[in-house]
Amino acid sequence: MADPSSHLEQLASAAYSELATASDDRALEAWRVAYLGRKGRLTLLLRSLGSLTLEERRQVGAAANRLKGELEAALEAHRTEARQQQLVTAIETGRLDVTLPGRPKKVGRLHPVTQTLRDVLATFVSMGFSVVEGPEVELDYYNFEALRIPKDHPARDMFSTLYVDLPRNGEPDILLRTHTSPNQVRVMEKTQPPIRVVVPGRCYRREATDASHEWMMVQVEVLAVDEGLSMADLKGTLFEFARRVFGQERQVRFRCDYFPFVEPGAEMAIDCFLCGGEGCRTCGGEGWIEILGAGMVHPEVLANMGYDTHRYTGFAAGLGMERICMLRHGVEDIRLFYANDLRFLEQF
Ligand code: FA5
Repeated sequence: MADPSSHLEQLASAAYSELATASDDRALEAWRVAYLGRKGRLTLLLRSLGSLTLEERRQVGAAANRLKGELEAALEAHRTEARQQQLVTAIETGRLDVTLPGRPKKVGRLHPVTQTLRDVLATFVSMGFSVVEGPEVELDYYNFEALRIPKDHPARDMFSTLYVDLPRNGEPDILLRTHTSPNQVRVMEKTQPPIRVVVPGRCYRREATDASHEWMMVQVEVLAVDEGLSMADLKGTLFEFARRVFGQERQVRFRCDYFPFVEPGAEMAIDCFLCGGEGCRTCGGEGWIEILGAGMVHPEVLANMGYDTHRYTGFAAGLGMERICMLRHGVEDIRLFYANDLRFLEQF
């Protein structure tokens, strides 16, 4: 190499003057390959340093490496400038219209029933209840037997469901739970009073669907066991819940009902938002929409758990989330919730 330093200077001035004339991405890339690429001029010069004396190598090497950094920075600056220039040209020639409204990003949301579920759970948590969960695929024992619904009991008819094809002891006894009440037993089996829990979850029924009945629904089980609990506590808790979720102005109907695992049993309904009590398709002509079944836990169920029934009493309730959601938002048909129609779901 004749004079390595002057060779470097020539290379630098050629590089800078060529860079000044490269005005688009393609020209800038060609320049990068010519000077900084694997066979570029500066790369080759750096590779040839081995043939120099130690002193020359030190001087020229440092200068060449500095130049490499400077050329890379200059390339980046030119690239940014070229892109800005392209943008300006695009706007000036009308190819790009920055005044067009942007495309909004689709933001996900919670399903309306999930929103209601969370509000309901939060209401009970604020009243001192804890949230626990239980299995969706359940044993006949928890869904029926332990709740005083033996094999031939007529109450099984209203709780007919899907069975899992895994008979144990020759009997089909694994099923999709029909209500969240099996969790009363599951919780009591492993806990001593005082108990205050709410148990949310999906339930399944063999159901002829209509405007207020689905074959799959979400329930929340409420269970309290303690010394001295009475029907007044049950009623007070459920009325307070209804007031908080539906507001003061809705009418609440509370009357007797029968469930084999409670004594006495009750049900709660809210006046139909659509017909105002006249009777319509949504409320099945009743004028009321039933939202929950409830009652004092049957002493036999408590005794089966080993509880002292002279000391402890309990109350329980099973709330239907879809019905509560219908009442809160004025949804006329329960089947809309799971029809997957975004025109409906995006309104919540
Ligand atoms: C029960 O499921 C009892 N386990 C409730 C209970 C719990 C009673 C604790 C006593 C003590 P029922 O079948 O009535 O009861 O259902 C309770 C609620 O779930 C109903 O009020 C309703 O809101 C909802 N529900 C029941 N079946 C359906 C259905 N097919 N579609 C939509 N919601 C339903």
